[in-house]
Amino acid sequence: MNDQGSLFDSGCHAAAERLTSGAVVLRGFALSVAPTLLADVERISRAAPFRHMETPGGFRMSVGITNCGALGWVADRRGYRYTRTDPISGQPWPAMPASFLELAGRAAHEGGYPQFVPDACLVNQYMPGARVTPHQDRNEMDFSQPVVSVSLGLPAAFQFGGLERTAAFVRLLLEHGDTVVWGGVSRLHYHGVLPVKPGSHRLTGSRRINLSFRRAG
Ligand code: MD3
Ligand code: FE
Repeated sequence: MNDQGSLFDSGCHAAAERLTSGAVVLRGFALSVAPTLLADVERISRAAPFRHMETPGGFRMSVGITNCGALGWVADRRGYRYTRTDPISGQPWPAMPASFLELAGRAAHEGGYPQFVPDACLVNQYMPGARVTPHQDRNEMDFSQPVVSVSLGLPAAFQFGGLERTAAFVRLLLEHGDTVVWGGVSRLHYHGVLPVKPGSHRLTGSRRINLSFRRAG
């Protein structure tokens, strides 16, 4: 539930769980639309292929990344930022599919953010062994806007920490269809993903896909 407590005023998803202040886990929320979302991911990744970006420190990220929407998140030797165009093609990022906008809007509504309209969707592709070390997401303009994340395919152990890097982490298994609305103070908490274990999923094969919807600009 968000800090205004509107989640339970407006009728909530059967499986809504409050993870921490501002974070709402909607188990299986994206299950019924997953095939459509994944077909749209395939289309996006044909226009803007997954790539392993280089961090400012010179490390190659193990996660493959692409984007859709007006803005896309990029990392390179110069830093982390949002761009209007894909640096590989020089073209605008692929448009945000209607299926993405609709799902993100419905999830945000369940989490207490009825007005959320994302302008960026970061698409992360994890092959077995890929991980994301703990970090904060701070490249967006307005931290009062939530992030909505949707997990598809292979499961992953998600680590959720505190406002400071040294705080203890809580572990959460994110499975196919699970959707989380990260609002309120949770928006700036440290988080990461442990290495994805080998496996096979009916819809994604040996991959985990994570969509994270943001209001970046
Ligand atoms: C909590 N992605 O792309 S999604 C990322 O599973 C990222 O691919 C992970 O962290 C993934 O930045 C985690 C969950 C998530 C995404 C953004 C957040 C949690 C968040 C932003 C603020 C707080
Ligand atoms: Fe993140």
